[in-house]
Amino acid sequence: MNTKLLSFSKLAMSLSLVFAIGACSGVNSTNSTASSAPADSGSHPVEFYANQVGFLPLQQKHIVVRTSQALTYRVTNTANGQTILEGATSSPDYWALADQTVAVADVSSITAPGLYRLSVGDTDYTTFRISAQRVSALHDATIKAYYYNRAGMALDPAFAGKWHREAGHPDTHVLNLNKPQVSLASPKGWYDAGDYNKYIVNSGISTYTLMRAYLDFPDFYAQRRWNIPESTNNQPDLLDEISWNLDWMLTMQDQDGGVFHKLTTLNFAPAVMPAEATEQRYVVAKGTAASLNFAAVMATAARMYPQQQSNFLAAAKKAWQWALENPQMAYKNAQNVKTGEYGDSSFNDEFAWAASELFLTTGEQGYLSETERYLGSPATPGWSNTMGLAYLSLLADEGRKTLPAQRYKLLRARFLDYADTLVKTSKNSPFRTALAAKDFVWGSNGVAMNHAMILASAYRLTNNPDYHHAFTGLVDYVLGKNPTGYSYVTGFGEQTPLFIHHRQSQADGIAEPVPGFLAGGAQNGQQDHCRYPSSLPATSYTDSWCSYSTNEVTINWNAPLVYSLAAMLARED
Ligand code: G3I
Ligand code: 9MR
Repeated sequence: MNTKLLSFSKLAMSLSLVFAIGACSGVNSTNSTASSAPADSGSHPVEFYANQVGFLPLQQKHIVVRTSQALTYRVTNTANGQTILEGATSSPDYWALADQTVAVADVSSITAPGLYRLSVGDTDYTTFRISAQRVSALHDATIKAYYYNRAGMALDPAFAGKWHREAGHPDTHVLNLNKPQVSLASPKGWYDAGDYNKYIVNSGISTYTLMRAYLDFPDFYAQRRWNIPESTNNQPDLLDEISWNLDWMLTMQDQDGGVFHKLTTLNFAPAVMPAEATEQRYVVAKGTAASLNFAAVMATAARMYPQQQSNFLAAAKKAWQWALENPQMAYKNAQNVKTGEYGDSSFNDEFAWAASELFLTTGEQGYLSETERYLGSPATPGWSNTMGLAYLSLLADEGRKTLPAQRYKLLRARFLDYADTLVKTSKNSPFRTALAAKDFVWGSNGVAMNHAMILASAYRLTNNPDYHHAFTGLVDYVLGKNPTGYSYVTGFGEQTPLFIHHRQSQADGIAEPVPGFLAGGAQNGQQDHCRYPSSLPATSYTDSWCSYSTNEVTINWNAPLVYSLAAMLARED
């Protein structure tokens, strides 16, 4: 493999990008002749942090300006040079998580599509766009990322363009690690992330989140296509993409109903293409989290795919039953298994989620009692906390029709209380972003997008614009309104990750990484011991292959981004 050539071409691209940003009017660009800039320190150019992809016409539009004093600004339309807005920023505020003092320029009153320039003084400026087309293209790329991560399928140039590749991981002869004489077929599914393994727990939340998008925005998805092999059939592409993973998940159920935790090699593969990663794969240990997660996903799928309803529901019930009989089977990697653990040892949230989905699908009171028994406070979803997913389903259309009215009202109030805490964080945040110190964990951008999904749902329930502002403020955050200056989605923005921890992107010899993937984002655990520009939570990020703790991509972080973009676009339709 020609790694030298590859890294040279990637480096060249990175340099040209930096040059482009410095030299022209990209977001975060500043003019280097800073003498006349009325900036905080007098002699430095002003830095801007803005959504680098595009705002939707009707959303709130905040641009963050790094300054220690309030500034006046001017917005011109680049198409004709006319000034269309003059304003003053908010008074600056200090964000300790980034050690930055910033103010906010609110340009929400501009709603016409176009390319605009926001200037401070004569020399400092940034540009921003209002463009539904760009947001729409971004949505399609973030869901197409799942196609690029399909296991067991060759990616044809007709669909994958220059990122075409051979098939890898047919998974037709997978061994059971505990009974190595038994082999099974467990094909298809999505690779979890930058690695090639397939983990039920993380697959479950990802698959559910995409199903949630379909169930909440069926009209948006009905005609939507993004050029995958199934685009010419008569079902929406989203249903086809999800099916690819459901088919795999079904194979992970053992005859007794229990579900294997993961399908994996013993060690992480080196950075090679899928077809070259040919180590033996195993299914590993049945467990409570995997079985409940599977039960929830299959029960939801039974509502989504009426023709396969009985098959999905039967699988869900069997897995639920197994979990009742094995309620404390936590997963831990055996000593010789070094891949992702997704270990969890408290299962009330998984019980609540699975019971909720079974109740919503069957209407059976027994599942409602189990839901009542396990349902706790709402929280932002994550692979190890599925309580929020139960709320999302119970409060969506399915729940409104199925739950007793009083119960629905109570759960709605609880959920909105939780969403209110996120709104409060957002309003008090110098970056107008609902992220607190505790959110800067491995996959902080996934946390941001799961907060966004909660807020988008709160908005759907109430039409209260506060929820919408906090929600889109988080989307803006991952698209560039953050103190690293990166738009974290590959291929979308002026400064986007080039060196994601994604084996295909690292090994394919193509300068640009596979597009549409959300990088994990800033956090200062630095578990990979790479070099970082900062040790602060919100700026400890580096765009390098080395950094699997900030620059890997996964199916569970992309999914709530897909959901959020669908929610934004569906509202403006
Ligand atoms: O559970 C402890 C908690 O008790 C403690 O207070 C907290 C303090 O930081 O840490 C918690 O553990 C964290 C754990 O996730 C559970 O949330 C670890 O610090 C953190 O390092 C760990 O990160 C996970 C990472 O794998 C390493 O295991 C990420 O959430 C998870 O998204 C990531 O997933 C990997 C897969 O294993 C393999 N495939 C790629 C994927 C993404 O990088
Ligand atoms: O490449 C692996 C990545 O996909 C995982 O998310 C990550 C966390 O478990 O681990 C990465 O593998 C690293 C391993 O854990 C330690 N040695 C270096 C590996 C990356 O090159």
